[in-house]
Amino acid sequence: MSKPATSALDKKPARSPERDAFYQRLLRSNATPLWEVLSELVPALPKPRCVPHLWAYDEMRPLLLESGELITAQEAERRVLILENPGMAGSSHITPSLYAGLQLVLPGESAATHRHAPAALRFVIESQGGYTAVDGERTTMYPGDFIVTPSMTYHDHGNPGEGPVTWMDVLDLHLVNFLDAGFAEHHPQETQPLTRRDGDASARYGANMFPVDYKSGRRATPVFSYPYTRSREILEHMHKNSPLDACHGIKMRFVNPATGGPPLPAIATFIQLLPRGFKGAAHRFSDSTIFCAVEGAGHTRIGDTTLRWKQHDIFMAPSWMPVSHESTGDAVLFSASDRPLQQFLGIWREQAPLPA
Ligand code: GTQ
Repeated sequence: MSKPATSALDKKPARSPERDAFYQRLLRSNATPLWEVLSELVPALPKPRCVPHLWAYDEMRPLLLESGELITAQEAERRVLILENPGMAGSSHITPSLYAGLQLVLPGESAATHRHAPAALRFVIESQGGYTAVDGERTTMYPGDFIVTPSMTYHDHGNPGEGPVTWMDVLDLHLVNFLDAGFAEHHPQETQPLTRRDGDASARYGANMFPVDYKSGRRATPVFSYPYTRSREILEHMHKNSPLDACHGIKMRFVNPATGGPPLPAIATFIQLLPRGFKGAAHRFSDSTIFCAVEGAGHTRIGDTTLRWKQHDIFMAPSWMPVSHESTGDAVLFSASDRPLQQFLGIWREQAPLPA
């Protein structure tokens, strides 16, 4: 009879004084025995260091506003509170691959134009007239809008309106840094010159038509903004006209209209409606996922942890832990993960729903 598939990689050979002495000598030659670390290097199952965690907006908002009294957006370059996973403290990770933060731009402030190798997305929480400019085009931000800043596109943020502007940033910077491929630079001008009108990218690329001679030069979406008014409308339409998924309610994935693929090469984003009283089935994915509650309230069970969330809260689910969502009223969740990268590598896995 053959052994169970997981046995071989999990066992560790016994230690002995002779072996230990040999391992010490190996170190002097910058070598080390595989058999002592094989189960960590080639785990039978994901062993996430990340833990399920929730950042309550009620707790974070006052801290963010306090940071606004201590440092200007100009001095900080970007005034952001990094959301750090407690299982990876001190490393600026929310998931093994992704960085997330809460950014604040106060009325009258702007954040200087720069560009960098990491790609970014913004998920808008509060805004009455804030903007992000990408590649010479300003996009006005409204709550629930999902906005992208592809790799090496010049971007700056500003708030000519009233009230604080806040959003969640997600960047693939850990992937870039892991590869030692990080580059960044300032634009010569603090505020980049506007070369296209607000709404230009959406008219050119976001209306099921492309300019006839359009050739996609890059992997990221040419549409910078996915406005919430539209995504909310679609969720409502889908809810009225299609059955609920047992795990996800109504769930849509944002796409790059030029490819049908994800909006950013390494980051997938989703929006889902959990109708009032939805009790989702347990499922799991190999992509650790960041969630932001856009509307409503509910709770999500992740492994043995139950996270209670309401509007504007951010939480994360580590790789391969069973996840199930329940809503009280109608609720909408935005989410982001490194799924495209895992799919590119051919390693992405899901079990949805989990077998009972
Ligand atoms: O807005 O460009 O949260 O460069 C981290 C690095 C935001 C930004 C972050 C950044 C930005």
